[in-house]
Amino acid sequence: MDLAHRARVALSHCRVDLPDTTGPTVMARTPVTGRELFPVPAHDAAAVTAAIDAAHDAFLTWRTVPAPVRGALVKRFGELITEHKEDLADLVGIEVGKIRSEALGEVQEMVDICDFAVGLSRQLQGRTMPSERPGHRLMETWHPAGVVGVISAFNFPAAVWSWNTALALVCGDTVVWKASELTPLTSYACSALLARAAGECGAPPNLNVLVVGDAEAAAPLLDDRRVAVVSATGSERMGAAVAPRVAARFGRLILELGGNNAAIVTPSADLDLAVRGIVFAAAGTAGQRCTSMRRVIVHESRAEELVSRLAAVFDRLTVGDPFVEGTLVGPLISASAFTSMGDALSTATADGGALVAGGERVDVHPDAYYARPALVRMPAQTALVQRETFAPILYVLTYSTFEEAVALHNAVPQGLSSSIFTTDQREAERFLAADGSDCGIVNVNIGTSGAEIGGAFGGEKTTGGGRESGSDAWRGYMRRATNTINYSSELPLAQGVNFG
Ligand code: UN1
Repeated sequence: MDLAHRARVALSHCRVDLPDTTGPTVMARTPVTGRELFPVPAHDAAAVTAAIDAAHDAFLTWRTVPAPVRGALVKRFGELITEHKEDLADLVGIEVGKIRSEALGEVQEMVDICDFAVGLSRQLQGRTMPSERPGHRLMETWHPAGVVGVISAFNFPAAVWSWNTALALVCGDTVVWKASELTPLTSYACSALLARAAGECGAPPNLNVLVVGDAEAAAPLLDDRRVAVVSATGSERMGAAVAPRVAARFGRLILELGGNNAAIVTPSADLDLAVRGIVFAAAGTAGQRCTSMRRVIVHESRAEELVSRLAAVFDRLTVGDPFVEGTLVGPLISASAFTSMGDALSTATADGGALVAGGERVDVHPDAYYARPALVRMPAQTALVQRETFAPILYVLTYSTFEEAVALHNAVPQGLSSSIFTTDQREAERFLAADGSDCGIVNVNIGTSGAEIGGAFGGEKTTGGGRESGSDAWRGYMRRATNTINYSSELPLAQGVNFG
Protein backbone atom coordinates (compact mmCIF):
# COMPACT_ATOMS: atom_id res chain seq x y z
CA MET A 1 0.00 0.00 0.00
CA ASP A 2 1.27 3.46 -0.89
CA LEU A 3 0.96 5.32 2.38
CA ALA A 4 2.01 8.67 0.89
CA HIS A 5 -0.84 8.41 -1.58
CA ARG A 6 -3.28 7.33 1.11
CA ALA A 7 -2.21 10.28 3.28
CA ARG A 8 -2.71 12.71 0.39
CA VAL A 9 -6.20 11.32 -0.24
CA ALA A 10 -7.15 11.73 3.43
CA LEU A 11 -5.75 15.26 3.45
CA SER A 12 -7.68 16.21 0.35
CA HIS A 13 -10.91 14.77 1.82
CA CYS A 14 -10.32 17.01 4.82
CA ARG A 15 -9.71 19.87 2.35
CA VAL A 16 -6.22 20.55 3.56
CA ASP A 17 -4.65 22.99 1.23
CA LEU A 18 -0.92 22.71 1.81
CA PRO A 19 0.78 25.73 0.30
CA ASP A 20 3.90 25.25 -1.80
CA THR A 21 6.33 26.68 0.61
CA THR A 22 9.66 28.30 0.15
CA GLY A 23 9.98 28.59 3.93
CA PRO A 24 10.89 25.93 6.45
CA THR A 25 9.45 22.46 6.05
CA VAL A 26 9.20 19.33 8.09
CA MET A 27 9.25 15.87 6.53
CA ALA A 28 6.15 13.82 7.23
CA ARG A 29 7.09 10.21 7.94
CA THR A 30 5.44 6.95 8.75
CA PRO A 31 6.69 4.50 11.36
CA VAL A 32 4.72 1.80 9.51
CA THR A 33 7.45 1.48 6.88
CA GLY A 34 9.96 3.88 8.42
CA ARG A 35 9.87 5.88 5.19
CA GLU A 36 9.55 9.56 4.45
CA LEU A 37 6.24 10.67 2.95
CA PHE A 38 6.52 14.27 1.77
CA PRO A 39 7.54 17.65 3.17
CA VAL A 40 4.99 20.05 4.64
CA PRO A 41 5.32 23.64 5.85
CA ALA A 42 6.84 24.16 9.29
CA HIS A 43 7.04 27.25 11.46
CA ASP A 44 9.79 29.14 13.19
CA ALA A 45 9.60 31.37 16.26
CA ALA A 46 8.62 34.44 14.20
CA ALA A 47 5.69 32.51 12.73
CA VAL A 48 4.66 31.43 16.22
CA THR A 49 4.59 35.05 17.38
CA ALA A 50 2.45 35.91 14.35
CA ALA A 51 0.17 33.00 15.29
CA ILE A 52 -0.22 34.42 18.80
CA ASP A 53 -1.06 37.85 17.32
CA ALA A 54 -3.76 36.29 15.14
CA ALA A 55 -5.20 34.10 17.88
CA HIS A 56 -5.22 37.01 20.29
CA ASP A 57 -7.12 39.20 17.80
CA ALA A 58 -9.64 36.40 17.39
CA PHE A 59 -9.91 36.10 21.18
CA LEU A 60 -10.96 39.74 21.51
CA THR A 61 -14.07 38.93 19.44
CA TRP A 62 -14.65 35.34 20.48
CA ARG A 63 -14.77 36.09 24.21
CA THR A 64 -17.92 38.16 23.73
CA VAL A 65 -19.78 35.53 21.69
CA PRO A 66 -22.34 33.82 23.98
CA ALA A 67 -21.04 30.47 25.19
CA PRO A 68 -23.94 28.42 23.72
CA VAL A 69 -23.19 30.02 20.32
CA ARG A 70 -19.57 29.01 20.77
CA GLY A 71 -20.93 25.55 21.53
CA ALA A 72 -22.68 25.50 18.16
CA LEU A 73 -19.30 25.76 16.45
CA VAL A 74 -17.94 22.84 18.48
CA LYS A 75 -21.08 20.88 17.58
CA ARG A 76 -20.40 21.42 13.87
CA PHE A 77 -16.76 20.53 14.39
CA GLY A 78 -17.80 17.25 16.02
CA GLU A 79 -20.03 16.50 13.03
CA LEU A 80 -17.17 17.11 10.61
CA ILE A 81 -14.90 14.84 12.64
CA THR A 82 -17.57 12.13 12.50
CA GLU A 83 -17.89 12.60 8.75
CA HIS A 84 -14.10 12.32 8.35
CA LYS A 85 -13.53 9.62 10.94
CA GLU A 86 -11.93 7.24 8.44
CA ASP A 87 -9.68 9.96 6.98
CA LEU A 88 -8.43 11.04 10.39
CA ALA A 89 -7.94 7.41 11.43
CA ASP A 90 -5.91 6.90 8.23
CA LEU A 91 -3.63 9.78 9.14
CA VAL A 92 -3.25 8.65 12.75
CA GLY A 93 -2.53 5.13 11.49
CA ILE A 94 0.03 6.40 9.00
CA GLU A 95 1.82 8.88 11.26
CA VAL A 96 1.68 7.04 14.60
CA GLY A 97 1.32 3.44 13.46
CA LYS A 98 -1.83 2.78 15.51
CA ILE A 99 -3.88 -0.27 14.63
CA ARG A 100 -7.21 0.57 12.99
CA SER A 101 -9.36 0.07 16.06
CA GLU A 102 -7.15 2.32 18.16
CA ALA A 103 -6.88 4.96 15.45
CA LEU A 104 -10.67 5.01 15.17
CA GLY A 105 -10.86 5.08 18.96
CA GLU A 106 -8.70 8.17 19.05
CA VAL A 107 -11.03 9.91 16.60
CA GLN A 108 -14.05 8.77 18.62
CA GLU A 109 -12.46 10.40 21.64
CA MET A 110 -12.52 13.68 19.67
CA VAL A 111 -16.21 13.28 18.88
CA ASP A 112 -16.89 12.51 22.54
CA ILE A 113 -15.11 15.60 23.84
CA CYS A 114 -16.97 17.76 21.32
CA ASP A 115 -20.28 16.36 22.61
CA PHE A 116 -19.16 17.03 26.15
CA ALA A 117 -18.07 20.58 25.31
CA VAL A 118 -21.36 21.38 23.58
CA GLY A 119 -23.26 20.48 26.74
CA LEU A 120 -20.73 22.37 28.80
CA SER A 121 -21.30 25.51 26.76
CA ARG A 122 -24.59 25.89 28.66
CA GLN A 123 -23.11 24.96 32.02
CA LEU A 124 -20.16 27.27 32.67
CA GLN A 125 -21.67 27.92 36.04
CA GLY A 126 -20.46 30.17 38.82
CA ARG A 127 -21.73 29.96 42.38
CA THR A 128 -23.78 32.45 44.36
CA MET A 129 -22.86 32.64 48.05
CA PRO A 130 -24.70 34.33 50.88
CA SER A 131 -23.13 37.70 51.63
CA GLU A 132 -22.52 38.57 55.27
CA ARG A 133 -23.73 42.11 54.57
CA PRO A 134 -27.37 43.15 54.22
CA GLY A 135 -28.43 44.27 50.75
CA HIS A 136 -25.40 42.62 49.14
CA ARG A 137 -25.00 39.79 46.71
CA LEU A 138 -21.86 37.67 46.43
CA MET A 139 -21.29 35.58 43.34
CA GLU A 140 -18.66 34.40 40.91
CA THR A 141 -18.46 34.68 37.13
CA TRP A 142 -16.29 32.62 34.81
CA HIS A 143 -14.70 34.49 31.93
CA PRO A 144 -12.55 33.41 28.96
CA ALA A 145 -8.88 33.35 29.91
CA GLY A 146 -7.12 34.30 26.66
CA VAL A 147 -5.01 32.41 24.17
CA VAL A 148 -4.34 28.79 25.12
CA GLY A 149 -1.03 27.35 23.92
CA VAL A 150 -1.51 23.64 23.30
CA ILE A 151 1.66 21.57 23.00
CA SER A 152 0.80 18.02 22.01
CA ALA A 153 2.77 14.82 21.59
CA PHE A 154 3.00 12.31 18.75
CA ASN A 155 1.14 9.49 20.46
CA PHE A 156 -2.29 11.13 20.58
CA PRO A 157 -1.82 13.66 17.81
CA ALA A 158 -5.50 14.49 17.45
CA ALA A 159 -7.38 13.58 20.63
CA VAL A 160 -5.24 15.45 23.15
CA TRP A 161 -5.43 18.64 21.08
CA SER A 162 -9.19 18.19 20.79
CA TRP A 163 -9.63 17.79 24.57
CA ASN A 164 -7.95 21.14 25.02
CA THR A 165 -9.43 22.88 22.02
CA ALA A 166 -13.07 21.83 22.39
CA LEU A 167 -13.03 23.07 25.99
CA ALA A 168 -11.01 26.20 25.21
CA LEU A 169 -13.41 27.18 22.43
CA VAL A 170 -16.60 26.87 24.47
CA CYS A 171 -14.80 28.69 27.28
CA GLY A 172 -14.24 31.62 24.89
CA ASP A 173 -10.51 31.11 24.45
CA THR A 174 -8.59 30.72 21.23
CA VAL A 175 -5.75 28.29 20.59
CA VAL A 176 -2.24 28.27 19.20
CA TRP A 177 -1.42 24.62 18.65
CA LYS A 178 2.20 23.53 18.64
CA ALA A 179 1.81 20.06 17.20
CA SER A 180 4.44 17.34 17.28
CA GLU A 181 6.83 17.45 14.34
CA LEU A 182 6.28 13.71 14.08
CA THR A 183 2.59 14.09 13.21
CA PRO A 184 2.16 17.20 11.02
CA LEU A 185 -0.39 15.67 8.63
CA THR A 186 -2.88 14.78 11.34
CA SER A 187 -2.60 18.27 12.79
CA TYR A 188 -3.11 19.94 9.40
CA ALA A 189 -6.22 17.81 8.83
CA CYS A 190 -7.69 18.53 12.29
CA SER A 191 -7.06 22.25 11.90
CA ALA A 192 -8.64 22.33 8.44
CA LEU A 193 -11.81 20.67 9.76
CA LEU A 194 -12.04 23.15 12.61
CA ALA A 195 -11.46 26.11 10.28
CA ARG A 196 -14.21 24.77 8.00
CA ALA A 197 -16.63 24.48 10.91
CA ALA A 198 -15.75 28.03 12.00
CA GLY A 199 -16.32 29.36 8.50
CA GLU A 200 -19.70 27.65 8.23
CA CYS A 201 -20.77 29.01 11.61
CA GLY A 202 -19.67 32.55 10.89
CA ALA A 203 -17.09 32.43 13.68
CA PRO A 204 -14.00 34.61 13.41
CA PRO A 205 -10.91 33.16 11.70
CA ASN A 206 -7.85 32.07 13.69
CA LEU A 207 -9.70 30.50 16.59
CA ASN A 208 -7.07 27.77 16.28
CA VAL A 209 -3.74 28.54 14.68
CA LEU A 210 -1.54 25.54 13.95
CA VAL A 211 2.21 25.75 14.19
CA VAL A 212 4.46 22.85 13.41
CA GLY A 213 7.95 23.24 14.70
CA ASP A 214 10.61 22.27 17.15
CA ALA A 215 10.98 23.22 20.80
CA GLU A 216 12.82 26.41 19.91
CA ALA A 217 10.01 27.58 17.68
CA ALA A 218 7.56 27.08 20.54
CA ALA A 219 9.43 29.54 22.80
CA PRO A 220 7.06 32.50 22.23
CA LEU A 221 4.19 30.36 23.52
CA LEU A 222 6.03 30.04 26.80
CA ASP A 223 7.08 33.66 27.12
CA ASP A 224 4.20 35.69 25.66
CA ARG A 225 1.86 37.06 28.33
CA ARG A 226 -1.08 36.89 25.95
CA VAL A 227 -0.87 33.11 26.17
CA ALA A 228 -2.87 32.84 29.38
CA VAL A 229 -2.71 29.06 29.63
CA VAL A 230 -0.09 26.63 28.38
CA SER A 231 -1.36 23.07 28.19
CA ALA A 232 1.56 20.77 27.49
CA THR A 233 1.52 17.01 27.02
CA GLY A 234 4.77 15.08 26.70
CA SER A 235 7.81 13.94 28.61
CA GLU A 236 8.87 15.00 32.08
CA ARG A 237 11.96 16.52 30.43
CA MET A 238 9.78 18.70 28.22
CA GLY A 239 7.69 19.74 31.24
CA ALA A 240 10.79 20.68 33.20
CA ALA A 241 11.84 22.97 30.34
CA VAL A 242 8.39 24.49 29.82
CA ALA A 243 7.08 24.95 33.37
CA PRO A 244 9.66 27.35 34.86
CA ARG A 245 9.44 29.67 31.85
CA VAL A 246 5.67 29.90 31.98
CA ALA A 247 5.76 30.20 35.77
CA ALA A 248 8.32 33.02 35.53
CA ARG A 249 5.62 35.20 33.94
CA PHE A 250 2.91 33.73 36.21
CA GLY A 251 1.20 32.05 33.26
CA ARG A 252 -1.12 29.16 33.99
CA LEU A 253 0.02 25.63 33.26
CA ILE A 254 -1.82 22.43 32.54
CA LEU A 255 0.84 19.73 32.46
CA GLU A 256 0.29 16.15 31.45
CA LEU A 257 3.71 14.53 31.56
CA GLY A 258 5.11 11.10 32.19
CA GLY A 259 3.34 8.13 33.65
CA ASN A 260 4.74 5.02 35.30
CA ASN A 261 1.45 3.28 35.65
CA ALA A 262 1.03 0.08 37.61
CA ALA A 263 -1.50 -2.59 38.47
CA ILE A 264 -1.59 -4.37 41.80
CA VAL A 265 -2.80 -7.96 41.45
CA THR A 266 -3.99 -9.31 44.79
CA PRO A 267 -4.57 -12.89 45.97
CA SER A 268 -8.31 -12.66 45.24
CA ALA A 269 -7.93 -11.24 41.70
CA ASP A 270 -9.89 -12.67 38.79
CA LEU A 271 -6.88 -13.57 36.68
CA ASP A 272 -8.82 -13.92 33.43
CA LEU A 273 -9.80 -10.30 33.77
CA ALA A 274 -6.39 -9.23 35.02
CA VAL A 275 -4.53 -10.84 32.12
CA ARG A 276 -6.77 -9.15 29.53
CA GLY A 277 -6.64 -5.78 31.26
CA ILE A 278 -2.89 -5.89 31.73
CA VAL A 279 -2.11 -7.01 28.18
CA PHE A 280 -4.18 -4.25 26.58
CA ALA A 281 -2.69 -1.58 28.84
CA ALA A 282 0.91 -2.80 28.48
CA ALA A 283 1.07 -3.87 24.84
CA GLY A 284 -1.69 -1.76 23.26
CA THR A 285 -0.48 1.22 21.22
CA ALA A 286 2.91 -0.52 21.41
CA GLY A 287 3.26 0.81 24.95
CA GLN A 288 3.24 4.38 23.70
CA ARG A 289 0.41 5.86 25.75
CA CYS A 290 1.10 8.04 28.72
CA THR A 291 -1.32 5.69 30.48
CA SER A 292 0.43 2.50 29.28
CA MET A 293 1.01 -0.01 32.03
CA ARG A 294 4.68 -0.27 32.90
CA ARG A 295 4.60 -2.21 36.20
CA VAL A 296 2.67 -5.11 37.69
CA ILE A 297 2.90 -5.61 41.44
CA VAL A 298 1.55 -9.09 42.07
CA HIS A 299 1.07 -11.01 45.31
CA GLU A 300 3.72 -13.70 45.62
CA SER A 301 1.04 -16.42 45.77
CA ARG A 302 -0.22 -15.55 42.26
CA ALA A 303 3.05 -14.44 40.63
CA GLU A 304 3.99 -17.70 38.88
CA GLU A 305 0.53 -18.19 37.42
CA LEU A 306 0.16 -14.58 36.30
CA VAL A 307 3.63 -14.39 34.76
CA SER A 308 3.22 -17.61 32.83
CA ARG A 309 -0.18 -16.56 31.52
CA LEU A 310 1.09 -13.11 30.53
CA ALA A 311 4.15 -14.61 28.86
CA ALA A 312 1.97 -16.95 26.82
CA VAL A 313 -0.11 -14.03 25.55
CA PHE A 314 2.92 -11.78 24.91
CA ASP A 315 4.46 -14.59 22.86
CA ARG A 316 1.51 -14.85 20.56
CA LEU A 317 0.51 -11.19 20.16
CA THR A 318 0.33 -10.27 16.50
CA VAL A 319 3.02 -7.67 16.00
CA GLY A 320 3.01 -6.17 12.54
CA ASP A 321 1.73 -3.70 10.01
CA PRO A 322 -1.12 -1.84 11.71
CA PHE A 323 -3.06 -1.67 8.44
CA VAL A 324 -3.24 -5.46 8.27
CA GLU A 325 -6.34 -6.82 9.93
CA GLY A 326 -5.67 -8.83 13.04
CA THR A 327 -2.55 -6.89 14.03
CA LEU A 328 -2.60 -5.90 17.68
CA VAL A 329 0.79 -4.26 18.10
CA GLY A 330 2.09 -1.77 15.56
CA PRO A 331 5.50 -0.12 15.28
CA LEU A 332 7.47 2.05 17.64
CA ILE A 333 7.59 5.65 16.51
CA SER A 334 11.30 5.71 15.66
CA ALA A 335 14.66 4.00 15.69
CA SER A 336 15.56 5.91 18.83
CA ALA A 337 12.45 4.59 20.60
CA PHE A 338 13.62 1.08 19.76
CA THR A 339 17.13 1.87 20.99
CA SER A 340 15.71 3.16 24.30
CA MET A 341 13.74 -0.04 24.65
CA GLY A 342 16.85 -2.14 24.03
CA ASP A 343 18.90 -0.05 26.47
CA ALA A 344 16.23 -0.44 29.14
CA LEU A 345 16.15 -4.21 28.66
CA SER A 346 19.95 -4.44 28.95
CA THR A 347 19.87 -2.39 32.13
CA ALA A 348 17.06 -4.57 33.49
CA THR A 349 19.12 -7.71 32.97
CA ALA A 350 22.24 -6.10 34.41
CA ASP A 351 20.16 -5.17 37.47
CA GLY A 352 19.22 -8.81 37.98
CA GLY A 353 15.97 -8.84 36.02
CA ALA A 354 14.87 -11.78 33.88
CA LEU A 355 13.39 -11.29 30.44
CA VAL A 356 10.45 -13.69 30.37
CA ALA A 357 8.98 -12.84 26.98
CA GLY A 358 9.42 -10.55 24.00
CA GLY A 359 11.80 -7.63 23.63
CA GLU A 360 13.09 -8.59 20.20
CA ARG A 361 12.77 -6.65 16.98
CA VAL A 362 10.16 -8.06 14.63
CA ASP A 363 11.03 -7.90 10.98
CA VAL A 364 8.13 -6.23 9.19
CA HIS A 365 9.73 -3.51 7.08
CA PRO A 366 13.50 -3.04 6.91
CA ASP A 367 13.40 0.65 7.89
CA ALA A 368 10.71 0.36 10.56
CA TYR A 369 11.00 -0.62 14.22
CA TYR A 370 8.57 -3.21 15.43
CA ALA A 371 9.18 -4.88 18.78
CA ARG A 372 7.51 -7.72 20.60
CA PRO A 373 6.27 -6.37 23.96
CA ALA A 374 8.65 -7.39 26.71
CA LEU A 375 7.78 -8.98 30.04
CA VAL A 376 10.53 -8.67 32.64
CA ARG A 377 10.63 -9.98 36.19
CA MET A 378 12.55 -7.62 38.43
CA PRO A 379 14.03 -8.43 41.85
CA ALA A 380 13.35 -4.87 43.04
CA GLN A 381 12.00 -1.53 41.94
CA THR A 382 15.33 -0.32 40.57
CA ALA A 383 16.15 3.15 39.21
CA LEU A 384 15.24 1.84 35.75
CA VAL A 385 11.78 0.72 36.86
CA GLN A 386 11.18 4.14 38.37
CA ARG A 387 11.71 5.75 34.96
CA GLU A 388 9.22 5.96 32.12
CA THR A 389 10.56 4.21 29.02
CA PHE A 390 8.13 4.99 26.19
CA ALA A 391 8.04 1.46 24.80
CA PRO A 392 6.20 -1.80 25.52
CA ILE A 393 8.06 -3.10 28.56
CA LEU A 394 6.18 -4.50 31.53
CA TYR A 395 8.15 -5.02 34.74
CA VAL A 396 6.80 -7.55 37.23
CA LEU A 397 7.45 -7.13 40.95
CA THR A 398 6.05 -9.23 43.79
CA TYR A 399 4.78 -8.36 47.25
CA SER A 400 3.69 -10.13 50.38
CA THR A 401 1.62 -7.59 52.35
CA PHE A 402 -0.92 -5.13 50.99
CA GLU A 403 0.91 -2.23 52.65
CA GLU A 404 4.07 -3.26 50.84
CA ALA A 405 2.21 -3.33 47.52
CA VAL A 406 0.84 0.19 47.97
CA ALA A 407 4.23 1.48 49.13
CA LEU A 408 5.93 0.00 46.05
CA HIS A 409 3.16 1.34 43.86
CA ASN A 410 3.63 4.91 45.08
CA ALA A 411 7.44 4.83 45.23
CA VAL A 412 7.98 6.24 41.75
CA PRO A 413 8.21 9.91 40.76
CA GLN A 414 5.20 9.84 38.42
CA GLY A 415 1.53 9.73 39.42
CA LEU A 416 -0.74 9.39 36.40
CA SER A 417 -2.74 6.17 36.30
CA SER A 418 -3.11 3.09 38.48
CA SER A 419 -5.25 0.05 38.94
CA ILE A 420 -5.95 -2.83 41.25
CA PHE A 421 -7.23 -6.25 40.32
CA THR A 422 -9.07 -7.70 43.30
CA THR A 423 -12.41 -9.17 44.25
CA ASP A 424 -11.92 -8.11 47.86
CA GLN A 425 -13.89 -4.94 48.48
CA ARG A 426 -11.70 -3.93 51.40
CA GLU A 427 -8.58 -4.01 49.26
CA ALA A 428 -10.27 -2.08 46.47
CA GLU A 429 -11.45 0.63 48.85
CA ARG A 430 -8.05 0.85 50.54
CA PHE A 431 -6.45 1.42 47.16
CA LEU A 432 -8.97 4.19 46.42
CA ALA A 433 -8.54 5.81 49.84
CA ALA A 434 -6.40 8.77 50.89
CA ASP A 435 -3.49 6.52 51.85
CA GLY A 436 -3.92 4.28 48.79
CA SER A 437 -2.84 5.07 45.22
CA ASP A 438 -1.35 8.55 44.84
CA CYS A 439 -2.29 8.84 41.15
CA GLY A 440 -4.76 11.09 39.34
CA ILE A 441 -6.49 8.04 37.87
CA VAL A 442 -7.26 5.07 40.11
CA ASN A 443 -9.10 2.09 38.61
CA VAL A 444 -10.52 -1.15 39.94
CA ASN A 445 -10.54 -4.30 37.79
CA ILE A 446 -9.61 -2.51 34.59
CA GLY A 447 -6.18 -1.55 33.29
CA THR A 448 -4.49 1.83 33.49
CA SER A 449 -5.13 3.08 29.95
CA GLY A 450 -8.21 3.94 27.94
CA ALA A 451 -9.82 6.58 30.13
CA GLU A 452 -13.18 8.00 29.07
CA ILE A 453 -13.40 11.72 28.34
CA GLY A 454 -16.08 12.34 30.99
CA GLY A 455 -13.58 12.21 33.83
CA ALA A 456 -10.79 14.68 34.53
CA PHE A 457 -7.59 13.34 32.97
CA GLY A 458 -4.17 13.92 34.49
CA GLY A 459 -1.96 13.06 37.40
CA GLU A 460 0.18 14.10 40.31
CA LYS A 461 3.89 14.42 41.15
CA THR A 462 6.10 14.59 38.04
CA THR A 463 3.06 13.96 35.87
CA GLY A 464 2.54 17.66 36.44
CA GLY A 465 -0.78 18.02 38.29
CA GLY A 466 -2.84 19.23 35.31
CA ARG A 467 -6.34 18.06 34.48
CA GLU A 468 -7.81 18.00 30.99
CA SER A 469 -10.95 16.63 29.39
CA GLY A 470 -14.08 16.05 31.51
CA SER A 471 -15.47 16.79 34.97
CA ASP A 472 -14.60 20.38 35.92
CA ALA A 473 -11.32 20.54 33.97
CA TRP A 474 -12.91 23.43 32.03
CA ARG A 475 -12.12 25.71 34.95
CA GLY A 476 -8.46 25.53 33.97
CA TYR A 477 -9.35 27.35 30.75
CA MET A 478 -11.24 30.25 32.34
CA ARG A 479 -10.59 33.01 34.80
CA ARG A 480 -12.85 33.44 37.79
CA ALA A 481 -14.15 36.80 38.96
CA THR A 482 -15.69 37.14 42.42
CA ASN A 483 -18.39 39.83 42.41
CA THR A 484 -19.87 41.65 45.41
CA ILE A 485 -22.84 43.79 44.50
CA ASN A 486 -24.36 46.30 46.91
CA TYR A 487 -28.01 46.93 46.16
CA SER A 488 -28.66 48.85 49.40
CA SER A 489 -28.06 52.52 50.13
CA GLU A 490 -25.77 51.76 53.06
CA LEU A 491 -22.07 50.90 52.91
CA PRO A 492 -21.43 48.28 55.58
CA LEU A 493 -17.86 46.97 55.49
CA ALA A 494 -17.00 43.30 55.66
CA GLN A 495 -15.75 41.82 58.92
CA GLY A 496 -17.65 44.58 60.75
CA VAL A 497 -14.88 47.12 60.09
CA ASN A 498 -15.71 50.70 61.00
CA PHE A 499 -13.97 53.40 59.01
CA GLY A 500 -14.74 56.94 60.09
C1 UN1 B 1 -2.00 10.03 26.22
O1 UN1 B 1 -1.40 8.96 26.09
O2 UN1 B 1 -1.37 11.13 26.18
O3 UN1 B 1 -6.57 7.11 28.70
C2 UN1 B 1 -3.47 10.14 26.35
C3 UN1 B 1 -6.06 6.89 27.59
C4 UN1 B 1 -6.47 7.75 26.44
C5 UN1 B 1 -5.67 9.00 26.41
C6 UN1 B 1 -4.19 8.83 26.49
N1 UN1 B 1 -7.87 8.07 26.59
O4 UN1 B 1 -5.26 5.99 27.42
